[in-house]
Amino acid sequence: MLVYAGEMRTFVTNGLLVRAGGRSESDVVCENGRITQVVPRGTLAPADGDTVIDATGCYVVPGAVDAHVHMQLDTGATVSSDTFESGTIAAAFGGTTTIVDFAEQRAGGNVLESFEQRMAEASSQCVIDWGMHQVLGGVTPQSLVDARSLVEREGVSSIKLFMAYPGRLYSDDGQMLRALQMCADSGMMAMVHAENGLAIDVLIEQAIAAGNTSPDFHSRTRPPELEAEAVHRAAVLSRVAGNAPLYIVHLSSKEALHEVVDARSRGTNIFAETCPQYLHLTLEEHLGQGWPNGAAYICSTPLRSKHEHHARNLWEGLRDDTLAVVSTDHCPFCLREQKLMNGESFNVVPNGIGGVEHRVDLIHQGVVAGEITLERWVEVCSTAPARLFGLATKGDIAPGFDADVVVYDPNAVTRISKDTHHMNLDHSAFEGFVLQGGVRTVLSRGDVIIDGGAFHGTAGRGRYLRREVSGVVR
Ligand code: DUC
Ligand code: ZN
Ligand code: ZN
Repeated sequence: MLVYAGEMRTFVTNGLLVRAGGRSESDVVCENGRITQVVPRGTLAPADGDTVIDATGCYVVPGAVDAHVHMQLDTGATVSSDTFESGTIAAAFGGTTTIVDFAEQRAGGNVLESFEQRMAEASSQCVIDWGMHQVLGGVTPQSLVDARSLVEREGVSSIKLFMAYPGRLYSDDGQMLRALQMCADSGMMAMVHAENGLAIDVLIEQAIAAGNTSPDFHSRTRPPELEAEAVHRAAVLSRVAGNAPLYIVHLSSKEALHEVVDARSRGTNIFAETCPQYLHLTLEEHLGQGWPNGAAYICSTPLRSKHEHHARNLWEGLRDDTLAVVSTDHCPFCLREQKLMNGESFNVVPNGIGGVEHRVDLIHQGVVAGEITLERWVEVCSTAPARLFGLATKGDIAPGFDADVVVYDPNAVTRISKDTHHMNLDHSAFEGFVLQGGVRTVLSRGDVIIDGGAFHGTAGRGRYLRREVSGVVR
């Protein structure tokens, strides 16, 4: 029989298909980069020339969506150590087939120029599909008009605002309200870094004056109360603005979580993400290591005290959907050349943890431990971020969706080490973790880009994703 290349299909057979809505013994058929059929196991036979991926003993899950990453982020003093190429290769190894990064407008800067510049950096490099959020580091009438225009022009349906970092990216309450009004009106999602930056700066100044400069003071000067207060304020402003879609990034504490619950009870259109570091790492055990290793764990929001049991509450939040998403906030800096470049004082260390490669495995540990179901694992890693950020063809395995498919072996063992990971990073915050489960095969739009521990993609094959205003309402 003559088989034309265009008719060749890929079958993923014999696996347990896990979607947010349930699990089934189903085979998945992919054609021209899309999923065309999902059928009961064994009911459709592959033809000559079709590719068959045997997923016996494995889960078949949607390619994961990491809605919060920072590749080659220029902080002014240094640049995060993964390029769009190295970072997306690492993501692919970990089962992530879509990232959403950020274009960053700074105070006095032009939004559209910042967007163009960031697109130029990303476009020839990504090996998986990618989108962009727009940071507004200087909310003005013009920056709001420009940000809003990005929905139509470029398919950018989310902005990011900072309640921390006065003098840098900070928005005061008036700026927050104006930006949230724009979001209420346009339907854009407002991602918010919720910490009371003015109060934190006082605590930092006082800690330094007292000689308290060790890494753990990074967390001690950013207490949970100041995260919770900012979540509360953002929620109030969102309601006053007319119920703007609000998404709290990197939520780290039980106090902040309670504010999300409270805001939701008042009808706020609020969502929140947490990150693997807040579920697996603590102030005492990690930041508390002192110099130099403690520097690896300096990120904002900070790691929290193990004595306060934040992680237990965060897992509960993932279970009951108070937390909708797990993203990584991947923002890697090498230890000696970057984290410690300005010396040993917590306030001069670039903030960020690299984790884009290990989110799916780290959250799978919640399944292993009985914290969340398999379906919820898929939902928080893939389906929910795709829906909330308007990625219409991502995050699920169903006809019409992009053929982003991961074959995940629950019996594999993943050992995290800087010596074997694919991130351009000289350490790992999760060094030595031994995790149950591992990614075996990854399809991105039907192309096998990871298989047998090897990468088979090419730089630039990733496509820019125009996103829709999501319309998801709490
Ligand atoms: N917030 C982020 O979301 N990413 C990097 C640093 C920060 O403070
Ligand atoms: Zn932040
Ligand atoms: Zn971030």
